Amino acid sequence: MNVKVFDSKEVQDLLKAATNIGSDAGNARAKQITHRLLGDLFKAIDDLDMTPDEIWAGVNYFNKLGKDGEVALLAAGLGLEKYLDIRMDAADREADIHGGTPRTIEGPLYVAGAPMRDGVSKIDIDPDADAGPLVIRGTVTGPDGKPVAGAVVECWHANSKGFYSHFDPTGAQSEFNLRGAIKTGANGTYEFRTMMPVGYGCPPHGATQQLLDVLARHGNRPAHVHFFVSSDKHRKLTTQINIEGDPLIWDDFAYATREDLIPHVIEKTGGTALGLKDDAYKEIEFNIALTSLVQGTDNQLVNRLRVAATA
Ligand code: MBD
Ligand code: FE
Repeated sequence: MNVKVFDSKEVQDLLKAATNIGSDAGNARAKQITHRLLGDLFKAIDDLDMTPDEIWAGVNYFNKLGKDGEVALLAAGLGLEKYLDIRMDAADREADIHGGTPRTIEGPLYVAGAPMRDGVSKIDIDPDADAGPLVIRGTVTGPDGKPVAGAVVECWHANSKGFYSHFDPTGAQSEFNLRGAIKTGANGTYEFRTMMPVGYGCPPHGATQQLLDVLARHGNRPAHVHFFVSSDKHRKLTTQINIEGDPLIWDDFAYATREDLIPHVIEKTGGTALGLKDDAYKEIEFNIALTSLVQGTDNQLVNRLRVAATA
């Protein structure tokens, strides 16, 4: 079959009818987006001569994707979430906003509601025999380079199996294991006492891995730690650090690695006095520079559905 029907009046009228474009009712923005995306799909079907079998395979794929709860995971794996970062970076450059710790994707595994501590938080609640102790500490500063008091630093990361609490398929972790929130004091510092994470891998039988297999791609991330950093007087930062030395640092299936987000890992002793499980531990210093609000508001705050729990 090599037919071209997209530009016909019949198809253009169908697109308009299906998205109710002619009427003032409904959500104008949703109609605009649906009309464009459906049109782009129709055009692609024509251009690539997609077969009915291919279309139904795709429809059923979406069913599995939703049933597996992996739509946001696939968004990360296909670079859609990275693309939003690229656009926000470009918007910052256009608005002449420079400096500040680089953003990188949130990913789908945040849980709101971690217990808030002042200055220091020990977040490894469950024992993990395969993970060594890790301290992540630093100072939150503003655009003037001065420490930010009252900033909230949230972090979350995986255990030695690459699993996140709340989403752990083995059910082994308590609700907020390896998730924490710290409010900074006058000196702007935070310190998480935790254990070394291991990189995440997509569920092997899930829809995301299924597509990645077809594309001959892997579904793994290097070991990393996520951060949200917020303050009344600054824009909220969403970022991550990678664990230096992980072989996948520049081969992340979610494209979140950035040059400035790979702080050095330092060997230290004195962990016993800090309440760590061994005296020898690893330390990462990750200082965080926030950017100013734009005309008093956070112009890049991202709203998305997030899991919330109570400690
Ligand atoms: C993760 O831990 C993650 O950070 C992302 C972006 C996707 C899947 C798992
Ligand atoms: Fe992650």
